[in-house]
Amino acid sequence: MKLKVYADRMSQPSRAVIIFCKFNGIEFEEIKVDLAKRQQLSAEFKEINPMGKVPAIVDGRFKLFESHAILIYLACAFPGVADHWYPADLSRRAKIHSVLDWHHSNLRSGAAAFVLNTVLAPALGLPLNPKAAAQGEKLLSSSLSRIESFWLKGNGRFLLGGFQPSIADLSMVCEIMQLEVLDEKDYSRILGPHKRVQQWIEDTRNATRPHFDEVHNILYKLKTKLALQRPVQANSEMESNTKKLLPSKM
Ligand SMILES: N[C@@H](CCC(=O)N[C@@H](CS)C(=O)NCC(=O)O)C(=O)O
Repeated sequence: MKLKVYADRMSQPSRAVIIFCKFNGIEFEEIKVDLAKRQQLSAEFKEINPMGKVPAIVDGRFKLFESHAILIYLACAFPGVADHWYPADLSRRAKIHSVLDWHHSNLRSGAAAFVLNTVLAPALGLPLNPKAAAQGEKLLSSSLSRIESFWLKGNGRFLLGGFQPSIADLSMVCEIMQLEVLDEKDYSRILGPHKRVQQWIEDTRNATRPHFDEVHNILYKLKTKLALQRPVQANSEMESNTKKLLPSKM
């Protein structure tokens, strides 16, 4: 029976799992759980993940949720996944766990809070919360600084000095990619100072192409839609700033 991946491509951890499967040639069926329609709260989906969150997988009779646990399972259960994604070496593996655990209470908390409270909340029927956005930005910016000064230190282009990406690179870069939907001022202020992070995003995109952009296409489209809805002044600022940062794949 084919692996089933329950996901919404608007979700950062869902994108990481989908890209991982595609890149590693893991055959799977993608089942959309539409977060905007609150399908994650349906009784049917709660049979798969009682926590009501995506992503989740079903492999035969085995069910699993939490993206990091899923990525680890896929890397171990499916033949042909290259060692660099989740190395057999125990100390390298433990270091990857260290990054993954750090990610949830730092980068993910900051990025998700900021993007939700500056852009996405209305689409989910929630109010924007400027105080939560400010707290999110503080944590997001300090996390990006930490990534540059600590996790990306070393000879390689990837986390922990790696020469090829691991599941931690994929998870964290997919998290940062949600910043694409911010208005250009916020985007430049937050990501602009972190050139090393920008290069790492490009390196991860290049290492997983063409799947990276195909799976992120939903974000690129939303970015265009939101930009058109913003006032004209913001749009002309956007044009001049866009070229300075990551090349857009729209
Ligand atoms: N720690 C979880 C986070 C899962 C998560 O927060 N998913 C969000 C989308 S990015 C979700 O399903 N939210 C729906 C909700 O909270 O109702 C993981 O890495 O899988």
